[in-house]
Amino acid sequence: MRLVVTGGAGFIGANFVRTVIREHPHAHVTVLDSMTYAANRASLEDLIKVPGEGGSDDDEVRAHLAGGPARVELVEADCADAAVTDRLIAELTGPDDAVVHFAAESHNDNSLATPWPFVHSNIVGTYAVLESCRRHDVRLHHVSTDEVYGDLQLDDPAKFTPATAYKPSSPYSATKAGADMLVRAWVRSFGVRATISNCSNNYGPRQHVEKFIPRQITNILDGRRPRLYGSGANVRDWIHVDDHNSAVLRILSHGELGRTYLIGADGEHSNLAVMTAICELMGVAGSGGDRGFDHVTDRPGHDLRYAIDATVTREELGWEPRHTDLREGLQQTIDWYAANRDWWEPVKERVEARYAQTERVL
Ligand code: NAD
Ligand code: TDX
Repeated sequence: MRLVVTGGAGFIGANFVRTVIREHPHAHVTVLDSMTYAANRASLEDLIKVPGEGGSDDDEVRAHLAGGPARVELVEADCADAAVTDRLIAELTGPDDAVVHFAAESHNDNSLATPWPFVHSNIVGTYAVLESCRRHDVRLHHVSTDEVYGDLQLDDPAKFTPATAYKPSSPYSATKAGADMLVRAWVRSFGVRATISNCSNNYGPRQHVEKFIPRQITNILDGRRPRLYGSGANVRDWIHVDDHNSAVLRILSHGELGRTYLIGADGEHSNLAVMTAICELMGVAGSGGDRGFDHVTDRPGHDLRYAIDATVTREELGWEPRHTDLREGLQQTIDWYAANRDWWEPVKERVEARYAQTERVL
């Protein structure tokens, strides 16, 4: 099996590549990543070494690298660069070969400050990937988000389903919605062999420290106070990154072409509840009413609640999430950031300096 994984040096993509190497010892993975600020070479470095030389701290991954012909190569390029993307996709000629398209600008706060890179990577980039898949008749899985559906009221019993209408709120979610629409049109008009997945909020190791959970964990590890937007009433539906990726692999092998699958693990929690759990687990919940974190300026247009109904994906594909205890998953994530300071420390200061330009303690 040969895979081209766009955005494979980012959070979900890098964890996906690691899962593929663990579960498919004979796979060959080409990561196509433009190595934006969100990428981290260290997430893949131990995999890129020549098989047999080992190098990985991850025992399972090391065993596979040593024992099989699995290879990971990193091509540093923009997926909107049609010439490079086309050359890599043209090499996918086997029956199980595919493109898994993770590449995107992914952070809502950045999209509010500077929307253009989102239009470029998320829409023009997806266009270039689609055109190459069309030209070479290559199977594509497009990774999208639940944010394309807009938000739900806090007291609404409803969840997003594959039939929910698109109603994006931010430049980020609007460009992801645009990309999804391109994929649907290329399936219908040109017969591109594609599937789409829309997943809820991911957490786990190797997530950039600009995002909610790793930002708070690394703030605490650094002796800074965690930052909660507004009151913290907003609800997110958390899923461990490995569960997202096991669903993507299931869709690749068993999904029906042209279909959209929703991925979620029934992990709805308010931001306040997640923040409180992190502070408790890390022992910083203070005394005398100090809960250990600051409330800061809210995000403009802040989506209230996301919630995924993944019944179809579970029932039709037989997929089940394995990491369903958020507190346990948070503890593992805290342990990972505590043990891997080299991975995040070089970018932490810059991220906090950027937040400091707009954030005000309430
Ligand atoms: P990330 O920002 O951590 O990683 C994105 C990667 O894409 C980076 O390595 C970056 O360098 C690369 N990239 C960006 N533009 C590129 C371009 N034009 N060409 C090549 N590479 C480019 O993001 P993530 O959290 O890993 O998200 C991956 C995908 O999953 C995105 O498509 C995102 O919309 C989707 N998604 C994310 C979540 C989440 O909670 N993080 C949830 C659902 C869906
Ligand atoms: O410091 C913070 N404090 C805070 O309260 C940050 C960074 C965020 N928040 C809040 C905003 C959100 O309600 O936490 C929640 C999660 O924020 P993010 O980690 O920025 O994620 P979100 O905006 O929900 O989007 C994420 O999930 C869907 C990913 O970043 C997207 O790529 C994905 O599509």
